[in-house]
Amino acid sequence: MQKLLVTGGAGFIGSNFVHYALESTDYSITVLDKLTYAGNLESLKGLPEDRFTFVKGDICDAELVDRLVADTDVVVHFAAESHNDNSLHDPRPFLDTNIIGTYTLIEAARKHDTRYHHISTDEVYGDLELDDPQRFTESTPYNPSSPYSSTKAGSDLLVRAWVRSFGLRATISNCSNNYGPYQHVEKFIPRQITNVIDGVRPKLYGAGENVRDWIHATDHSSAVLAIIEKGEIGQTYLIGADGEKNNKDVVELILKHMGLPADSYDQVIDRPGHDLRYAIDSSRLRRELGWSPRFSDFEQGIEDTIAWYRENEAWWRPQKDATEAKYKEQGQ
Ligand code: NAD
Ligand code: TDX
Repeated sequence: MQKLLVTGGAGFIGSNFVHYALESTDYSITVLDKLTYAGNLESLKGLPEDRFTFVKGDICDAELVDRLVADTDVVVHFAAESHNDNSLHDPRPFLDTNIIGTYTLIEAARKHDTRYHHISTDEVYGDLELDDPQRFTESTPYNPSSPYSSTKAGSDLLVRAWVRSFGLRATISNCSNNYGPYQHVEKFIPRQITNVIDGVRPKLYGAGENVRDWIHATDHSSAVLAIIEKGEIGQTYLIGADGEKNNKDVVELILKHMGLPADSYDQVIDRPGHDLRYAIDSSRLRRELGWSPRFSDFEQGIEDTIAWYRENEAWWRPQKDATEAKYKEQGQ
């Protein structure tokens, strides 16, 4: 039985991963999470007590991290400041958590020769033109645009350097935009669903032409497990499910499934430096590790996600007013 240390396990993707991994393996999992505004213990309810432990703490706390890593077979590092809009207004926490936090974890993993998997994003590659036939691959040069994506890029480069200079036993994955249950209401899809529930019109940045490559969080989780179990040390794997959609189409789909006319949204001030398009070529992961996504019907995935937010209002309601108040200050 393997012992996993999952950082950021009370966040959106981390909690989905913890549920998935405990259901589909016999691993035991310790979550290390600071419980920032984005962390929620309610997302970790009902897990088997004999295989799951929660530790509240900061990944920048070297003593705590060293103690936990010493007793771990694999570190899976999800914890991050993750929201682009926040990074444009207050970048500092992104440097602390994404850069220093990663540094703290890889130093501990190096010391204890612990297997380390680093979770990252396709945003490190910058953006593509709408008509560019190329998609991102493992060899696309880094070209991040925002404070968020530049700190994620920095953290990836630290891991690559620790692999080469110190022989850290690490893998990296860069995934596209996730959706599914337990996603914070600041993010695009849950923000619009919960706005509609509240009788508020969805808010589209600019004309809504920006394209994101959507993947269900459970498919991200299965890909991460495949990399932990079968990935080659030192390698990077891109995770994506061929889910490119522009934001306008996504809003219209949400409106359709919530019984409203397709044009019942507002256009608001655009995000500064807004990346135009992300698109992932995940053929290496599929070819070399035999992974494939199971949630390939995006419309069904959106219907299920709408149902989840309708049924779990107690989970998101406490965050909603503060999130919308912050957006209002920014004209968004
Ligand atoms: P999230 O914001 O929902 O969750 C982040 C979690 O990390 C929270 O539980 C928070 O409390 C915790 N955390 C933050 N700072 C911490 C610290 N200093 N110490 C300990 N815990 C801390 O984020 P998410 O959307 O679940 O993203 C998880 C990871 O996946 C991130 O590394 C992100 O870059 C990456 N990623 C996200 C997406 C996406 O679409 N959301 C896509 C690709 C990659
Ligand atoms: O109200 C909104 N209206 C809108 O049009 C919000 C919140 C967003 N948008 C647009 C901006 C983006 O083009 O929707 C798209 C998605 O926005 P976000 O949910 O903020 O995601 P994005 O900026 O694409 O980044 C996400 O995917 C990559 C995650 O937040 C990152 O953590 C991940 O690395």
